[in-house]
Formats: sequence, structure tokens, C-alpha cells
Amino acid sequence: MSSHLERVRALIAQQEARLTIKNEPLAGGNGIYQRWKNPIITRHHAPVSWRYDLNEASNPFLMERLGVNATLNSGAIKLDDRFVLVVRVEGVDRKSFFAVAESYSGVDNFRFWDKPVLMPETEDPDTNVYDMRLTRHEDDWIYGLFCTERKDTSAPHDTTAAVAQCGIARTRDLQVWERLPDLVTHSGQQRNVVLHPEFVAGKYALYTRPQDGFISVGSGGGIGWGLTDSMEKAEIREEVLVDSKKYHTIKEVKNGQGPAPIKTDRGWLHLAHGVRNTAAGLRYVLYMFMTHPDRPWEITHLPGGHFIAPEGRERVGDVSNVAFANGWIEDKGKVFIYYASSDTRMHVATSTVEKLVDYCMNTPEDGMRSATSVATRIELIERNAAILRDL
Ligand code: M1P
Repeated sequence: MSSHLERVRALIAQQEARLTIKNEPLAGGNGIYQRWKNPIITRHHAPVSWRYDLNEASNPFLMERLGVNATLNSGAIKLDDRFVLVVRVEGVDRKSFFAVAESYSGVDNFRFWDKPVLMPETEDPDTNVYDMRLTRHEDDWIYGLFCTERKDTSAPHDTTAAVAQCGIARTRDLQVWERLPDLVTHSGQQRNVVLHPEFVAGKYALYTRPQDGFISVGSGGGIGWGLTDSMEKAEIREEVLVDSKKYHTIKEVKNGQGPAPIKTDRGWLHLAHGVRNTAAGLRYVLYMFMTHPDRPWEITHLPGGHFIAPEGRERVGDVSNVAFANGWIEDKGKVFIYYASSDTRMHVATSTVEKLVDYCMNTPEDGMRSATSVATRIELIERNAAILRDL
């Protein structure tokens, strides 16, 4: 029978072995991006000391006292030579919190910092916080915009009724966070709000996602855009639509901006999620679009269909059939796309700015009808016929 200390050592060794596994790109692919084989952060990456009471006197059976249920929807940023994620960690009590994990390669060996983020609360405490979008703004702050969820007090007897709004915090180093007042908008609720990295007409610019209810966006038509004079008292008085939800597309139920867009010499590259309904429930996929270099609220290119959809084992989890991304990192022309599968674990796919711009500019738009889709495909087949003849 092994001693308590030996069992603690075994736990740590087991976790260390998992943290140091090398990742590798998956063979094949579609030429647009490369998926990587192993999930990069799972619940097992949460340090042993976050989950177990290691003291033999208070925990003689070495039980997990504070289990972690999932590690998902992570914001991402490069800090010096480190790829850093602000991970949504969900405890078994269903409460999410933020925790920073870093890696030198960007594709493997992610390791959590010693303790989770201590996020200050406002006067109206959050019940749950999640899905942080990080933006290194030209005002020199790093902003974290996230969803803050509280009980809907207008429906006191409905124990599922919640209100989602945009929480705002800023930091210089991801260690010390200053909480600012929540965003004020004149829509019912907000989720998936993202700060644009540059001032626009001298103001802070935000991508929004107005919605009527907690789950249902209702008349909130899609990804919105609004300006605010300050982030210390952020208020958007008017929202315009950037990308609306549309019948019989991958975003017919709702959509939302993913991370802050990447600037290129051809315009801004955007990653977003789209949601449709199926007999098996909602299906979340990722899609891309580009906006005008000087008018980031105007779409210039909108490839049809999804960019990343959950595949294989990604399709199953706490909320199955979900691909969700709120973090990516552009590094010397390479792009690391951090996405979560089925609200359960984190993955990475890699591409380049050049490839993603090509994808956005040269992928046909959704023709909105079966007949137009067939016509586009036949045109491709006929253009290819000559090449195939000469093979
Ligand atoms: O469960 C899927 C996703 O649902 C929500 O996204 P949206 O606001 O677009 O509906 C969020 O709760 C997100 O965290 C979650 O991954």
C-alpha cells in the first residue's frame, strides 16, 4: 500500500506527463488551415493543487475536493515570446472563472499560471463570468471584455431566467485587473462583445450582439457595431448591423464576433460563430469575413458556409456539436486559431494571414438557393475540366 505522499507524487507525475505531450499537425486538411491532433487544454490541465486537498489529515482518501468540469472559450494574446490564453475554466459547480495558461510553441505544453485570475466585481456582483475577448488597444491597455451573467430579477420565480451583459476589465500584464463599469447599451441583453483594436473617429469601437433574451437573440439581428467616447464609462447609444443572421444559412438562429479582428493590408480579417437549428439541437460553427480597412463595420468579403465545424471527437461534449472561438494570435504572418469543441476542451488550428485573406477573397458567397449553389459548383467543375484533360 503506497503512502499518502507517494500518491500525491503519482498524481503530479501523471499530470506532468500529460502537460509535456508533444502535439503534431493532423495529416490532410483543406489547404486553408491545419488542425492539430491533441486538444491543447483540457480539464486535466488544471493544476493538482487547484483540485485536491493534499493534506493527509484533512483528506486521507486523497479525494478531488474542487473538481474542474471543462476548459473552453479562451481569449488569446502574445506576451513577449509566449502564447497566452485566458481560459474559461468551469468548476463542477457550473461557475466559470478566468485562468491564464501559456505556451512557448502555441500548439502544445500549455501550463496554467499558479492561481486563477482575481477578477474584481462591480457593485452588482456577477453570478457567472465567461468568454473573454482580449484586445491590445492602441491606447496601450489590454482590455478583456466578457459576458457577465446575473439572475433576471424581473422573473423571480423562474430559476433559469438570466441576464447577460458585457463586463469590462483592463490590465497591463494579465496579472492585475482593473474592473470597469459594465457596458451600457440600449438593447435588452448583450453577449459576444469585442473591442476593436484601433480608435475609429477618435472613439472606442465595439462589435456587439444585441439580444432580447438570455438564449434567444429575438429581434437582435446579428453582429452589431457601436462607438463609445470612453471605456471607463462605456455606453453605446446607437448600434448598426455588421453581419445579420439569415434564413437557411449557418447563422440563421444567431451569430457573434469571435476574437478582435486581425489587420491586414487588404482589410480586417474576422472570425465569428454562426448558429443554426437542427432536430438534434443548435449547431455552432465558425465562419470568416473581411471588412473595409477604414470602415471596419462594412463587410467587403463573406465566404459562404462554415470555416471550421466540429469534427470527430470534437462533436461530443457538455453542449455537443459546438465549435466556438474567441481567441486567435497573429505571429509573423502565422495565425494560431484557438477554438473550443462542444463547450468542453480547447484545440488549435494554424494558418497564415496570406491564406486566410485568399480564403475570404476567393471563396464564393452563399448563393442563398440550391440552384445558385449548383450553378457555382458546375462553373468550378467546367473550369477544372480543361486542367484534368491535360493531366
Ligand atoms: O453553448 C454554446 C455557446 O453558447 C453561447 O454562445 P451564444 O451567445 O452565441 O449563444 C455562449 O454561452 C458560449 O459560451 C457557448 O459556448
